[in-house]
Amino acid sequence: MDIKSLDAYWRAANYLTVGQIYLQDNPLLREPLKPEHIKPRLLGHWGTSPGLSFIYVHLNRLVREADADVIYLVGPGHGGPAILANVYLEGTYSEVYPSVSQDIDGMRRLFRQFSTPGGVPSHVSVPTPGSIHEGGELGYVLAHAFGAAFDNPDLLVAAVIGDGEAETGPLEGSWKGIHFLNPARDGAVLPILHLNGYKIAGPTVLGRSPDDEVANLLRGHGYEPHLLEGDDPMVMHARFAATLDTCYAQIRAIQKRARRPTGLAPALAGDRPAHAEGMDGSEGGRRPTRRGHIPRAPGAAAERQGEPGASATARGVDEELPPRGALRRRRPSRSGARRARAERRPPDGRQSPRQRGTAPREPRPSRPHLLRDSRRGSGNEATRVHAPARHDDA
Ligand SMILES: Cc1ncc(C[n+]2csc(CCOP(=O)(O)OP(=O)(O)O)c2C)c(N)n1
Ligand SMILES: [Mg+2]
Repeated sequence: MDIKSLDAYWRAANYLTVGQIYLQDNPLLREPLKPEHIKPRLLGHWGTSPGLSFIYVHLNRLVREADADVIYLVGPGHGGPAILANVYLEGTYSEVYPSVSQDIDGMRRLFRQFSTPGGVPSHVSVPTPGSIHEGGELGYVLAHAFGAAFDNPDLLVAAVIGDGEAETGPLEGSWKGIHFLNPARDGAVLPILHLNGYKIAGPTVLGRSPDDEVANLLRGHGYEPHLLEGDDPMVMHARFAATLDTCYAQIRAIQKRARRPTGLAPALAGDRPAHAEGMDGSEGGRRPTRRGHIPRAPGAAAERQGEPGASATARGVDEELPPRGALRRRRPSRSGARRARAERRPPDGRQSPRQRGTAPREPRPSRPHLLRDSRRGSGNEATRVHAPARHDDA
């Protein structure tokens, strides 16, 4: 892992964030800064942005090194300029919006469009490539994170929660989502609590709480906390990368355990002609008849009753049988079926015996005892056995 490159990328993202908030011209500061280069009205949240970019850069490293499938959800979506900066830096933004190119003109456009009428909103929003939900109201990042992970077994959802956002009712309730996540079938959610101490200019409860209180809160909700604190970027890069690797390894271990087959339920399917031990045969040896279980004696009848060569007895039996199709129940016409259903239906407002649960259970068609391996880790396997039919033991 190249920490210097990680740091350089992070600083470039921070520069692009500051540029969006402050600059309307001179994007690379090639000239000395003048008042007319600065936007007349400053918008955008700087306070949350370096933290969001820091996590973004480290998740990119995880994606590259572990080939992880990751989605990044940002509770402090008011850090829009940080996310835009990263999406621009990695090239996606220019792919989607070619006029915002990766050169000085494109950079000027990126800066000027931010939080400007006719430009892009200051929050992560619909025009942000990769965005799945418009930001604005704090509190929903964990709910979205669990929603993204359910039934998405390969996905890791990294969800940043602001310490101010953590004080909202919806966020406080969504910690419990972990109890509904099935590691065998669903993806993983990695909550990242961003304890920067403030919600805009006001202090936050968790930001001011001792470490053990924060850790115990997370434990109480069902998580194993990893706490990181520091302000030296190079030290924090190394520690964050190591901790992220640990979390990822833990998640994979939990998933592997949950997805391991728990024992094989045997199932056997034999594939061989049903008549193999029957009496059908000829002087040259036994031969398949395609008639399944119908026993035949050698020379008793030809393949079909009507065929020339069928014995008189066989032809007699055939004549006794009802004509083809005579035993099939006539299907009622569509309108007749509708009428019959309507007659069975109870009058309005009354429940049917089935709805009341008092209806006698209809016998279910029996299922073959054939269990298939499924992605959900049932561990069941079906074995199909191809046994040769024995034709030789006459
Ligand atoms: C429900 C709701 N209440 C208030 C706001 C206004 N608001 C926007 S950002 C912010 C502070 C958020 O603090 P925090 O979650 O700690 O994020 P930080 O910027 O500190 O990273 C507030 C209160 C909002 N967007 N949504
Ligand atoms: Mg905060």
